[in-house]
Amino acid sequence: MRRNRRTTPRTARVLGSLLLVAAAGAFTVGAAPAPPKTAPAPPRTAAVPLDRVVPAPASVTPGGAPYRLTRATAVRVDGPAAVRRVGAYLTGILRPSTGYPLPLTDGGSGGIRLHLEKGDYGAEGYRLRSAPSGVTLTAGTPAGLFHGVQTLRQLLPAAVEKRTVQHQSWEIAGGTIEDRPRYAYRGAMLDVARHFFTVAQVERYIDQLALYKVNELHLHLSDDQGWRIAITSWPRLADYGGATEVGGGEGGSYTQADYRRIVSYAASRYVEVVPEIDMPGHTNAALASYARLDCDGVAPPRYTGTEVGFSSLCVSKDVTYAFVNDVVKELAALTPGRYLHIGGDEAHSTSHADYVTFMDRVQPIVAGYGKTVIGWHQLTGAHPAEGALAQYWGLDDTSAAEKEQVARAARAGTGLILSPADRVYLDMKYTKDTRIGLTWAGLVEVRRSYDWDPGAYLPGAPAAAIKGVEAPLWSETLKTSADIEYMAFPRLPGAAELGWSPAATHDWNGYKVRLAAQGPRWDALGIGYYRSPQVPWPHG
Ligand code: TNX
Repeated sequence: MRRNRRTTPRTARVLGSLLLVAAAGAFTVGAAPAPPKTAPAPPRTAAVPLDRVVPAPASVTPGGAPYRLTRATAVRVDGPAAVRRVGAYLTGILRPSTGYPLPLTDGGSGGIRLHLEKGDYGAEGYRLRSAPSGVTLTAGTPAGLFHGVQTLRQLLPAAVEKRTVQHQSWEIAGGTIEDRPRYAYRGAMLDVARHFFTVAQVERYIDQLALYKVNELHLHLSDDQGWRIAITSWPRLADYGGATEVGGGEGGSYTQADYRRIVSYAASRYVEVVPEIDMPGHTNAALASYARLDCDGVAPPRYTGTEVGFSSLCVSKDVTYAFVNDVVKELAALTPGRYLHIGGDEAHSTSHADYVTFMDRVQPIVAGYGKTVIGWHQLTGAHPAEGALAQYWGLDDTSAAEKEQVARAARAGTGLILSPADRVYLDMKYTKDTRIGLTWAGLVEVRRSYDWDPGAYLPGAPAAAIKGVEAPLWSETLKTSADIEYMAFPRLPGAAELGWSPAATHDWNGYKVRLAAQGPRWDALGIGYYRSPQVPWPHG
């Protein structure tokens, strides 16, 4: 058969499919219309193996011949409007690169079909079946279909991500994927406070998160260096407190309409926005904006450095709680999501007693506006409210006592989001030569970032307390989308996989091959990433 290499690609393919059809006992003469003479023969490209997906699906059963997209392929949707919107999102990805019309139609069979069905899919799971007759995505919810669409994208050649017509064949390997997440909370945090990022930049990041089935976007909306969300009842927060950033740039802030745009864009990607107002520390921008928030009534200057731990809201003043109430009230009204993050980290200028007092007063305010509290894990040193989640950002070598404080809270019912800084802080440099980033938690190469198990990470924390994994990206050294992407890729997909994939799939040697296959996709999407020597990228 070696000689067949000399056969033209098209003939080889036609012969191959004739053999397959004949083998299936369904051979009918003349069933396939002859291709028009003028069409350029697309080069043969092997279908992506079904097990090349990131995050690794729960179950992959390859088998059977592939499905081939053609000019005649339709995307068929049945169900509520949300299913149609997922179909439209899919055609929006496929049309530019394939150049095919891909009409979006109701019902029918063949082509690519998206449909809802009652079944054991969970809130976000899906099944993908691919065979020569078509590809069917089935889920219990539109979110499940959306995640299935991300898998489908990765099963097509990387060039599908380009925005101009690519002349090649588009095949999806045959078989079945059944998939659902390990954890409900799969997050990424973007610090828009140290450097401000526009709505368009945030939307770009949301699209990148969606590729890897991340479903929570935590926005760090305030810090010493800037207040980034307009609060109608306290306008100077954004107008004055937002008008600078690290290094003294002009900063910026979101109007409430901007913020709503981010929230609705995120929702269209099945991502929930988790807003954070960091308190009682990390509040210099607020203290600079309103002197009455300061214990001594004197507003400090705005701050553009990167040291932390010097600011605190005034725990003993009533106006502090009126302020928190107003901010939380407006933010809760703008946020359809379940959570409101109140920070609580590095409150080095707040006494422990004051910290506890503050958290005891602020958590009920959040609950009063119908939101669930999330706090950085220092919250476990106070009294986490019933149902609150603590976000762990320690290191492997954080003291056993501090880990035990968090584990004890977890045993008492506080849920945990894991963001170990020496694993998934995306702002840590990869190597000492990384041009941006920090090093306080160490150098974090790709393997180190991926190679840990959220279920077994924190000694003494019950597995059921782990709600998920979040990869924070702090922006002291990041100014552009290119900066964001260079730090997030390729580590973000690893954090996403830890959140999504069953522990049984965890394997660095397999992962690095799947990760390598993402490189050409990022190239096609215009994402500039760190070409870690730990990953066998194609073409060296
Ligand atoms: C620690 S993590 C911080 C942030 C910094 C970050 C830089 C956390 C809750 N606090 O204020 O931006 O390190 O890596």
